[in-house]
Amino acid sequence: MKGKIRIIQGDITKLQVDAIVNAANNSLLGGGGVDGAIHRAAGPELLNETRKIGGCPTGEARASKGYKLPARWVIHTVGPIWRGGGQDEERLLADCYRNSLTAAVERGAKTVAFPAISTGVYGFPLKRAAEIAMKETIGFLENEDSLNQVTFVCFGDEALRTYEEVFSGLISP
Ligand code: AR6
Repeated sequence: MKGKIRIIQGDITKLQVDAIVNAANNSLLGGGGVDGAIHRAAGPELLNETRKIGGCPTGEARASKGYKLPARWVIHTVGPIWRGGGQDEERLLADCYRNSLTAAVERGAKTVAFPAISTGVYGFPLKRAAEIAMKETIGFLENEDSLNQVTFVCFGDEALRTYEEVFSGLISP
């Protein structure tokens, strides 16, 4: 089951997977970071669709088509803004992973890729975020056979090192 997890460095907009996850905001109307990159690569039709969706609460996920992206679907999820850890941030981040995977499976996706949700502008500590991302994903894969691969896409060396460290800690406790 852990063989279904892959960690790579790169740009999520280039990936040939069934669904990529977007670290969006509550409006779903685009923004900076990975959200901006996904909207730019998908083209304006993506915004037309997300405008109709009408927003998304923190921790939940909404699916749209991928338009000009290689990915068929974009799963938009809204991570928590880090406010020191006392505002339910960890639970909300775990919800993002679980709800995104559920939305991807509902669309028939077999391969899904995640960015490091909340770890950019939203300020979530990277190592803690990587632990939550992986534990939640492993737990999901244990109960759901239909996914073949989940890719964690790291943007930069630090993120890659952190994800690999956390992953090796989980496979050899
Ligand atoms: N591919 C993969 N990862 C990326 C890419 C990319 N092309 N670009 C950035 N990252 P952020 P957040 C990484 O700030 O913290 C937006 O304005 C980045 O290095 O994109 O959840 C939204 O509209 C970081 O590790 O998302 C929201 O307002 C990770 O993606 C707000 O930012 C997430 O960083 C959401 O903040």
